[in-house]
Parts: sequence; structure tokens; C-alpha cells
Amino acid sequence: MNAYPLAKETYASIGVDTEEVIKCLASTPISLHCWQGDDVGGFEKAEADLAGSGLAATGNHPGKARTPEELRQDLEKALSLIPGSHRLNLHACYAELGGRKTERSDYGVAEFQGWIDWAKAQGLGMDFNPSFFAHPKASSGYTLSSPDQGIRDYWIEHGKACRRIGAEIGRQLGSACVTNVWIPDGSKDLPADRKGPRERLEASLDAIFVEKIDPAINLDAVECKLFGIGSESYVVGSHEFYLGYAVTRQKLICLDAGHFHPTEQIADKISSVLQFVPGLLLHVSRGVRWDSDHVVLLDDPTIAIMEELVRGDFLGRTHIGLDFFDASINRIAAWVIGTRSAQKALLHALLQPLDKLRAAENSGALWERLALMEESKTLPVGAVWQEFCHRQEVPTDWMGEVRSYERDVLLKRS
Ligand code: RNT
Ligand code: ZN
Repeated sequence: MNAYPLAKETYASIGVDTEEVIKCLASTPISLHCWQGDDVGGFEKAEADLAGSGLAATGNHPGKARTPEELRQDLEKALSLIPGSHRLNLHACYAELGGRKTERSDYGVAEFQGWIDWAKAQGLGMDFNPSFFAHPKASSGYTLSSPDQGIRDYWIEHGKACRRIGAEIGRQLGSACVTNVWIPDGSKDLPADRKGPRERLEASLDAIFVEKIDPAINLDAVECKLFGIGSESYVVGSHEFYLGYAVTRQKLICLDAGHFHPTEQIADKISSVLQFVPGLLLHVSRGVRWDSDHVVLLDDPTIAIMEELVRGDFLGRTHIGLDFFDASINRIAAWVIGTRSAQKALLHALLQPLDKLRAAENSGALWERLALMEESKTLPVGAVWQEFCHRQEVPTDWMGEVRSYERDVLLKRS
């Protein structure tokens, strides 16, 4: 039984064209973060040490990817269960060093060519991130804002190298790469000097961005944070810092859903920041009590984000990425659940009767606006989702696929 024709009619009666909606959903990529596949480990050395980075992946579900080949195989599995065409978001610590000991400051496209070739073969765009953590030169908790000039210089060189790699990724794949700077810098306890590190961070960022790169191949983004594990009292790259930076330098701002006060949501920030910055990068995530990076769900905060993108007509200026890492469940399932939930949230937003909502608001019929919002929640969204999955040739029983993959592949990794 196909419920779609009926759903299509239902939506048409409130002025929503489901065919247009499906088209929009199909052409909105989500950037899948590589780091869900191996608990932010990367491939530079046997065991990455996240201590001092403010990041923590908890859990030890069996089968995490141990090599780039395994990670790519897992991503292929996940992507086969996610409708639409997407992107890969890669961190620099996923470099393929081929047994050599190369400094992060010296990374070039060679260390990432394997990933680029794979992305091309898979029809994926790519985004990129310098990795300012899990490294001896980040062990003090300060990188670009360090008082030590040598440390700063090392990380500035890494940032510059990553922008060049991003540009080459964008050139080879024919789609601009968003290269996002996030640093862990901060302090567990009360700092005596909040100003100095911020002045140094500003200067370091300017040094990283000095080289002009065509935005058609690389776009720079900066990501703020309120607190992290071990940086509870002070984070150098706060929201105010990066907002000022992005506005004055016209960079993309990255809003991570887990990077604000635990009850603060990012949806309302979108229309404000986009008035002053050229574009937005989203790290769609789910904080539970803290920036815990739980798998994204079809929940109110995620729907609110997507509503803002649709209502403000911001999809063209927004790059939607995911940022969560749960090591306690099957990692492929985590990608599939999180990505599909983000897409479902976008679908919800696209299916709302926007013209009617606006008309009600403009005429002052506020009860009607509220009623329309509430009534639209129980319209047949699921039938449109199923139709979208069907057209994209994604199996309905994706759980069976993950179960077999766990049995045949993941559990064989010791
Ligand atoms: C950390 C930031 C950052 C990282 C990734 C690995 O709090 O959210 O985006 O999660 O770069
Ligand atoms: Zn993030």
C-alpha cells in the first residue's frame, strides 16, 4: 500500500507541493563526520589521546574502524542506508601517512589523496578540519592562543596547510570545501588573563587566513564553544569572540548545537548571524546535560533549526554538518540514525504551510498561526519520507542491513 498519493493530496490542500519538497530534500547534502566511525581516533598513530582536548567519546561497542579502508567501508555501508547525496567531513588527523612521520604543519594533499579519490568515486563532496588536538603540541591545553610562540607557529602552519588542502579538495571535487577551525584552548580553573589568549588567537587566525583562496574551492569557518571537559572556566574561542571575528573578517560561522548553555538552542541565532556573515556551518548535534555529542534525533531543537533554514530561505548559505560521536552503540547505526533524523527534521520544516503561517501572522491571527503549527505536526510526514527513501532506493529495513554488517564485518574486527 502506497500512502504517498494521499499524502500528496493532503499537503496540496494546504498549499504545499510535496514534489518540490522531495526535490529540495534530495538536493540538500548533509556532511557526514568521519569521526563517528572510530571515536575521534584518526590514523596518525595507534591510539589517539583525547585528553586535554575537551572531547570525550564514551563506550566500547565492538567493531570500530582501525584503518582508513575500514572507515571508508563503514561509511559506504552507512551511506547506502541514507537517502540523498551527501558529503564527507574529514579531520586532518585522518591523514594517511603511509608509515612516514610527517608533522601536521607539513601536511599536503598527498596525505589526503586517498580520501579525495574515494569521495570522487562515491560522488561525495568533502569538507575539512585542521586538528588542533590529540597531539603533544596541544598538551598544554593551548594551541593558537598559546603564550609560546613556537607552539603558535606550529599550529598556524597546520591551519595554513589545511586551507591549501581544503582548496585542493574543492578543486578536485568541483565543490567548495568548508574548512572549519575549532581549537580546544581554555582553562579548567579561573584564568588570571582572559584577554591575552584572545588577542593571540585573533593574530594567529589572521596569520592562517592571510593567503587569499577562491571561495569557489574553499570556504573558511570558525567554531565557538562555551565550555569543555577541562576547560570549564574559560574557553578562548567563545561565541562573542568568533562572532566578532567572523563578522569583521567575513568568515562563515559554525554553530554547534552542543556549544552553548545546556538549555540554549541555536535555532534563534541563525537569522541573526546570517545578517552579518556570508554563510553558516552547522554542527548538528545533541547535547544531553553537557556537550555530550549524542546521536541527532528528530527532536524539537533539530526541527527548530531546520525551520529557520527554510523560513529564512537560508538553505543556500548554510552548510549542514553533523557532529556527534557515540562509542556505545553500533557506529554505522549512529551515522544512519543521526543523518536520517536531520533529514527528517528538514522534511518536517519543508512540509509546513509557510504561506498560511505567514498570512496568519501578518493578519494578526495568532491563534491560527499556533493552530497551523500544531496541526501540521500530525500530517502524513512519514508517507512523504517513505516515498523519498523509495525513490532514492534506500531499503526500508535498514536495521536488518546493519545487523548483518555487524555480524559479518564488525564482529570480525578484534
Ligand atoms: C568540539 C567541536 C568540534 C569537534 C570536531 C571533532 O567541541 O564540536 O567540532 O567535535 O571537530
Ligand atoms: Zn562541533
